[in-house]
Amino acid sequence: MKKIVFPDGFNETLKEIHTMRIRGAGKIARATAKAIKELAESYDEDDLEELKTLLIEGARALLNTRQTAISLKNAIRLTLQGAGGKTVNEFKESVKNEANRFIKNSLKAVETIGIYGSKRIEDSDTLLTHCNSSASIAVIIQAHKEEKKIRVFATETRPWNQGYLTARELAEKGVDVTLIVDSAVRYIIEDEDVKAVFVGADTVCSNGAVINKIGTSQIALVAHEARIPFYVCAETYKFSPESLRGELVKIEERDVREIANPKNFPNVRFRNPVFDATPAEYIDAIITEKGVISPHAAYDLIEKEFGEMIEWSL
Ligand code: RUB
Repeated sequence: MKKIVFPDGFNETLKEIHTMRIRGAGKIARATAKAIKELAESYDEDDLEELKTLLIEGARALLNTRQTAISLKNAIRLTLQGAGGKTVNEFKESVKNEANRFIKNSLKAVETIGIYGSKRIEDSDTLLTHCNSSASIAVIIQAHKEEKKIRVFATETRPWNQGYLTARELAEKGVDVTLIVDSAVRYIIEDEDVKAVFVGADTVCSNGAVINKIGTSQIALVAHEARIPFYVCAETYKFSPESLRGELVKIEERDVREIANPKNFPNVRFRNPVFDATPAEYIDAIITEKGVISPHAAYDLIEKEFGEMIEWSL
């Protein structure tokens, strides 16, 4: 078999996802669908089986970039599963249409989540968010557009400080936003009378557990203690059919130099897990584009959305 060589643009996307220049489960998913589409478009021979092999290998390479977010795998699944055609050109056209459909639906989903989620926000509420989640930001911005006079606390989100992005994005839209260090969450929830927490998701499991940026589960515990609602904003392609088959989510551990330079700490070990799991019992609702659901309804949603594809794998 011919050696598979990916075009430069495709290799660049792999690198951008791996190095987190493209980050956040939704953006990763859309970049993935676009990369698959462009990979198909780059093929200029006339062998359909060879094109399919190229796409499967491309999909494998994409899956290796970041391992926790199911959005990446679902983007591949939803782009390639529906693709078909008897000729190379038909197949390429169909991959293009499926990828475009996925990207369009995914952007629309974020908008819808914003509208649904905003209904859980009252005028003058103080909110808290963690990391940088487009779906959570959509909710906050929608509430702001509806002229609810909200205030938002955004956690810094060590070690990558994605909270800086959140704070800037919200400030640019005119939202009253305050940046805090991660360890200030419990103090701030009490001291500022925070009314609700909104976070995103990388993966939602069939038992309702949500995998999101490290620290999310601690915030959920604090919200539980303070008896304020903890909402997860997640498009349906963040739900994991794999979890229904018993697969555990792999928690990505990144280079420890993201935390500190180990050379400055002789005989000290480091760990840098970048996601954690929040159990269903600490989640009040998951806001999806198909509706606001209890985390305990995750199983049904996965069955409905992915039931027919469940046996599909690369
Ligand atoms: C980002 C993160 C976000 C989710 C949801 O982690 O945990 O909360 O991906 O984001 P990282 P969105 O920065 O490591 O990718 O709502 O934008 O899909």
